[in-house]
Amino acid sequence: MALSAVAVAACSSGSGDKAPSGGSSAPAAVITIKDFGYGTPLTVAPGTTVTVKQEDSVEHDVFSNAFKTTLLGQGGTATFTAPSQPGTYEYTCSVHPRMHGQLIVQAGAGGSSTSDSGLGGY
Ligand SMILES: [Cu+2]
Repeated sequence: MALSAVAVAACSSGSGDKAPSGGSSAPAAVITIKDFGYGTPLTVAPGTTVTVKQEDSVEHDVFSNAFKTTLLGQGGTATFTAPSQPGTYEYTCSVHPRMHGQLIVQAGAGGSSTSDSGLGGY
């Protein structure tokens, strides 16, 4: 009787500290466009769905050879799929070519799509 109660208590506390942030909800990959800028470079795993939030008062988009979104007004959102090839991807706004952002695609980044590829070969 007493032994089984101790085992249950130990088990529940052990699993509690193993996954502090929850394994199923990976951090969201979000680019926020504001004040004619894309913010700091975003690092994601290959094939990640990236959400773009447009909070500027004029229209912007995300445009590169590898991915792009539609033109977004204030409050608009869009998603695109990150390239499968690791690397650093520069993107711009098709309306404002002076805007520049960077998307860094890195195997294992984000932690949400590593389950099928095992531990990295690098
Ligand atoms: Cu723009």
